[in-house]
Amino acid sequence: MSDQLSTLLSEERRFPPSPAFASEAVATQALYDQAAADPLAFWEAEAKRLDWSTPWDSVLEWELPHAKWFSGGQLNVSANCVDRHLAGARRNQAALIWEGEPGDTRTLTYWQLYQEVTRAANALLALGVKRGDRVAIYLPMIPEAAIAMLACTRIGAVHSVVFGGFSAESLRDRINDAQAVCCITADGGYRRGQILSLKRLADEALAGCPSIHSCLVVHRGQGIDPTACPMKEGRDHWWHRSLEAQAPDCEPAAMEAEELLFILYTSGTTGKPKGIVHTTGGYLTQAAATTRHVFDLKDGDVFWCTADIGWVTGHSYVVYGPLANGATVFMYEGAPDWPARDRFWSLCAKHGVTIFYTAPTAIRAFMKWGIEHPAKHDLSRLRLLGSVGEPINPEAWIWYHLHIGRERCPIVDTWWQTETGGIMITPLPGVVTTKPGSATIPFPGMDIELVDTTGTPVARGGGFLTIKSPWPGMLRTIYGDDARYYETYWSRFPGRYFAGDGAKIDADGYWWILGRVDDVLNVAGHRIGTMEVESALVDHPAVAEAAVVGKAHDLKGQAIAAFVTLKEGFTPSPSMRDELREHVAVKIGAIAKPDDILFAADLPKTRSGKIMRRLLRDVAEGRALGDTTTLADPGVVAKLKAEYESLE
Ligand code: 7RM
Repeated sequence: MSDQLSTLLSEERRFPPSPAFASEAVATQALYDQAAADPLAFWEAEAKRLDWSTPWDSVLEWELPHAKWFSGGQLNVSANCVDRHLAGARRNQAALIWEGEPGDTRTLTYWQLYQEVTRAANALLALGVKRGDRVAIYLPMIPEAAIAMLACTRIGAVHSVVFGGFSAESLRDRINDAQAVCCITADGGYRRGQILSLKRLADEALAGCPSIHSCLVVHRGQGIDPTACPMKEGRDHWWHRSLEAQAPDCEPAAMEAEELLFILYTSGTTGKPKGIVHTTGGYLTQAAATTRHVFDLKDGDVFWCTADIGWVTGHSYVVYGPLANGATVFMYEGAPDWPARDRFWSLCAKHGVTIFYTAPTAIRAFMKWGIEHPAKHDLSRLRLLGSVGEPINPEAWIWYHLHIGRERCPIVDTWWQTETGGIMITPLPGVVTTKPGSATIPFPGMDIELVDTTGTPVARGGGFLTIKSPWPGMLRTIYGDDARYYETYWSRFPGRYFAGDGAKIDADGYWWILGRVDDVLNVAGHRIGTMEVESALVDHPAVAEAAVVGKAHDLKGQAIAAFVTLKEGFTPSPSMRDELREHVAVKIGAIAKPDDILFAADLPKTRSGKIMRRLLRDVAEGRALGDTTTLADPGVVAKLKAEYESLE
């Protein structure tokens, strides 16, 4: 991290907005001025851009750590994302343009999306799903993922989207934590030419989920044989059959602004993922406002956010933000290197993508693959690029600028979290001069402050990223564990939300996000708790103890290194290593597989028995060992270091 920090901070290049872009931009300096003068009036004006069936009584009620935004107001998210665009010319404009990995395509106009969403909403009602019930969504990146989310919002059901790359066990834990009553999955999805049968994994999960009464199964089509999909009598229903039986019309539930919209699970510092709770009015206000201003949305834009729907970025910037604005969203099912490494660029050219939002880990992979892949394609429709998920190194930023943006497109580096609901720190293109590697300055209306270890504000220099005032899209609690909500976010610095990230503010007041300061890893833009991986490892019958750390990785940002001691009677071997990696994949998902596993006789511990992960990080990153004087047995770590080096 410290190496990365020094390269970041020696970055001196500046990219002012072009006069042409600035003169046409949606956002202007006035936005900052208005928000600074009266933040609540600013958010109120943004909320008024949505359709409310009942206006709110108060903009904000705040009793730390609980915020209520737009109390008394009522609205429906699907009505805001679909119905209100049906009146004029947007009715026949594409809402979703989708391409499957094998190359099959579908386009849904707003009118067609309306029919799908209302039929799906009726199908959920027919299955007995009620307002407030939780619905698990376990789907590939197909239009039904967005349709299912919107259908839930239409009837006031709370969705919990679980990433299709997560294991059956992960799905089961999330369903049980939320006590979901219904699961929506598919008979398959394509990834690198392979079919992943989500329904089979769902079946495995549902065997241990007594709260589930029904399961809707989307038939993916495109060569997938529906007769091969086992359907459980009474529980399972084909999505297309259920929808066919319903009318394309469904009254949107008038939801209270503070009623639950969705739960999304994310990693924390313990083994148990946290169900992050988002509510209706504030979340949609922030998702819509940030999409419009940060991505400079205009008529005719084709917006492609490459995130999976299973991550918060897919919620806010594939579905809710763009559709609330009546934009055309492009969605792609598969891998960026399938069938070839130019797939993304061929998709951009073919579908006329104008705004492209991806993660640094993807950009670093594109760099490695070579400039010939984008060079082959007409990227002239692109006019704005975005980055999210982890710090973007200046080299990757410049590569993105040169080879994808062709020096014409502003880049917005956007910092935010599952917990924040929407973008928090970002340039507004057309207003803010960018610097490669810096997320620049807080979005208008956001009260973000850097503090030192004692909680004292730091105007310039390094510290911890905190948020001083509530914001509309903030999480409201952790599902079923309000004490953990307070403990995790509001206790470290009294009176403030602590994001868990370290950051630095430079002489111009620009923010440079340095990454997590807690035990959470960021592997290819995915948050993975070290404890989660450790719990998965010790769950294996051969493992006595495990310690997991992150190590710097060129492409993924961080890779996972695991130190494992085996129980009596088990011996280290390459096959044991494979077995443990597979075990983690089954428990959590393939993204959490450790890159390195070192079998150790002992782990470095303090005299009180605490594993010193700091030293294990030194070992994994090939550094000289830090202070070992508090170890019970300093010999242990020296031995590990020698063994680790012979691993590579
Ligand atoms: C949107 C998302 C959140 C964590 C966050 C940071 C890191 C995200 C940036 C970033 C530097 C960025 N939600 N992070 N964006 N770091 N620059 N532009 O990623 O909940 O999955 O992760 O990701 O550490 O705390 S998330």
